[in-house]
Amino acid sequence: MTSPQTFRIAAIPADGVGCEVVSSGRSVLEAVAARSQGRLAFAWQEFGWGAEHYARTGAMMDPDGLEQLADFDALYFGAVGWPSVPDHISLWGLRLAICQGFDQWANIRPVTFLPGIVSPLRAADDTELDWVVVRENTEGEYAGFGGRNFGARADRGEVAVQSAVFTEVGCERIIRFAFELARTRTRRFVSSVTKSNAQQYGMVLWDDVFTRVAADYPDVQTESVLVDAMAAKFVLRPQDLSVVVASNLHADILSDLGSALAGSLGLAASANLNPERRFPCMFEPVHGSAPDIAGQGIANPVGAIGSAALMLEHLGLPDEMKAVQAAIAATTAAGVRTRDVGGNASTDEVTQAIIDHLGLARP
Ligand code: GGG
Repeated sequence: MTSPQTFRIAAIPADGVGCEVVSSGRSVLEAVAARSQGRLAFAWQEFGWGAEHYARTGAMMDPDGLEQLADFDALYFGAVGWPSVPDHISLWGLRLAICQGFDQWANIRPVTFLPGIVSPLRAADDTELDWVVVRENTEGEYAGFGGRNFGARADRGEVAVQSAVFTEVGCERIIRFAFELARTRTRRFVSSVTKSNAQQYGMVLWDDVFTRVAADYPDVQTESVLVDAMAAKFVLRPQDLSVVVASNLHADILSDLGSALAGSLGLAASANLNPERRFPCMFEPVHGSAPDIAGQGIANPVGAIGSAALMLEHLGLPDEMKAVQAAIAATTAAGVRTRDVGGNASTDEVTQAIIDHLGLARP
């Protein structure tokens, strides 16, 4: 028997329910490997970075963390954030340090409507809903440009400036990515989201680049929509959506809205991609660390397991990705659901049901 193709994966569960759902995702991937008849294997290395690491060392990750991660085939991330660490320190110290340090400029966030999950959208009962939010992931409102000053001027006199930075290169690469993605989908349609009526520099640059790039894709239909109107459209006309491309902040908010409409934030998967593959890519559920339910074994593992499925595709295993996605759908359809989506199953019970539904004997 030939030796299996082995993928080296760095697991970074980080904080709160991140630890529970990463463990679920690892179990599903091990089940995929076990059913591969010796074709593939995963070699895991776990990094204990996050709020506890911060309490011990004063930093969310090791100073040479990026060097430690650089040679992995992929990174599997949980969630960052814990009440003992200010949110801007935990986010910038770990998740954004990785996304920006590895130039993971495209953040793909599919909005998936699963069988057996009741959506607050009435139309979801009889309409095919399926869209992807493409989030610019390295600049825009998250560029980290700005500062605080004038604290000594007077009582309560401090001034803070937080600048959004839009580069033509950054806009073009994410917009082009969205068009390429649209070409792989049944509905070739890209919605570009900005707030260019109010933000007349960066977001008008985005609009200009969108118009220019769209000319290279005559086979793809387009629209440009203001972010407030797009929020309404997510609720009122979701069947019109296919690929929605937006800035770092707008896409973060819209993808939370999309996954809430699909039933729960706990369902949403995501991929942080460096499409040139100069650096490792990172796969993580959209949700955060949920300190209110952490440690109780009730977190929804579907978002993390869906992210593991996206990782399989990235590793060149599309059949295995489809098998995991089908197992997730079979599990929700069978009514095995955590309480955020109206069930009473535990994290482990949902994970086991997904493994039981894998049916990967012959991928
Ligand atoms: N797994 C996603 C995660 O940990 N998110 C934490 C968070 O606060 N994210 C905010 C953001 O990325 O905009």
